[in-house]
Amino acid sequence: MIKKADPKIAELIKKEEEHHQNIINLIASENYPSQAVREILSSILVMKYSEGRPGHRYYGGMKNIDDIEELAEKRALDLFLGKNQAGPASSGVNWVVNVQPLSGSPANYAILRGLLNPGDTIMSLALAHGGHLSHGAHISLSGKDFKTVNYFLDQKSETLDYEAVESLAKKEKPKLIIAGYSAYPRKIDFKRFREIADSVQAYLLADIAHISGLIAGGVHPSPFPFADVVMTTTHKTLRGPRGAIIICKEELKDKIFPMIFPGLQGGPHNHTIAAIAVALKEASTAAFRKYSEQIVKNAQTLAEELKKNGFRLVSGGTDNHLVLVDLTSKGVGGLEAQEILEKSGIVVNKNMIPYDTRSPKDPSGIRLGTPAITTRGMKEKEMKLIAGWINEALNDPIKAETIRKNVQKLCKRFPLP
Ligand code: DSN
Repeated sequence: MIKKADPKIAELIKKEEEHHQNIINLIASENYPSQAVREILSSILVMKYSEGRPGHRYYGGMKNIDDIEELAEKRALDLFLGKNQAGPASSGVNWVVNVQPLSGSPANYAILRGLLNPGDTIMSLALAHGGHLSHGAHISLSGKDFKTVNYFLDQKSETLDYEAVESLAKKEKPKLIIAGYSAYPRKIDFKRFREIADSVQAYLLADIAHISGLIAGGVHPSPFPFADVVMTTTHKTLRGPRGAIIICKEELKDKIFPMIFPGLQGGPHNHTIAAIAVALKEASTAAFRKYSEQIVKNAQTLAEELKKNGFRLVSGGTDNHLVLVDLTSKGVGGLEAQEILEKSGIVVNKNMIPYDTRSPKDPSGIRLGTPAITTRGMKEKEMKLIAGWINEALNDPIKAETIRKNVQKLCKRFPLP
């Protein structure tokens, strides 16, 4: 169909599909959703306007749309707060959910604008230490509207230093603290963050965009009931479409939800909401639990193999889906490494490491993630091969073309979903 309507776009999409089929995708924030999720994105729902919330819309004709959104909301609550996630999560708080945010950055911005007044202080991990632009970086609106105070990783262990976070909170008295990161390979102690937030009467926002699939699969501690608000994108480890979900305490709903609509957005994307509902159903299965366990096993195997090959890893390893590699001892910068690996058929992103002495455009590190290759069915054996190829390519870039052929051979055995 697309081929007939627009051969040029059809050709480019085909090339992109072939590209993915033939590469090892180690971008930690990407994943390959199921055929069902992808199919829904081009369903009739793509045409529908439905400003408002289920049961309270601006237009008529909303029965099916309401049912879809309510189902997505119910599944989100069941997945993160249902019986599989029992324990402290069900400690008497009423949680409510909004599946309308178009993506993570606007969702975070809506939360900040809903809970705070412009000029209020927020506290977050520095971008260069693994934080995120939407956590108050000066080039983001979140950093222009609020005063950001950053905490940093401990220089020696390269992990969160909860005592330093607590001292900084007591000194700066932020109104909101953010826990949750884009390039942090270790587990987050949300309970400890709650204690810190309580000590200064701050809100706690858990941004679990990177790890929500791991939380759903039971391989990372849950932010419930410790956070006041939890935000996740839906397309990373959770393996859904591009979108986001906010879950907050009921008493905060009237502050936050109006910032999504009508504050920032118009009509929600109903095709995305339906696809999120399907992804949430998929994420509640035993197969998904196994998948999330394998993501972590794969990241840990990749980490161990890289260490055997002389790479230094930030914090010495990983507990989650990503590995942050310091390339300093290999005599190659992050940008050059990214380019050499791309020539070898291995796609990664250059990344700052904590206390980096190089620039963001050519930092000292690369970030490697296992969600996408685990979706393709790769396991420990393949991680060993991949670590070996990364080492060979960076030691001797001339081998890139040969490695690329081996990568393609491996990829043939692991089709995209
Ligand atoms: N761009 C995403 C990441 O790579 O972590 C976060 O927005």
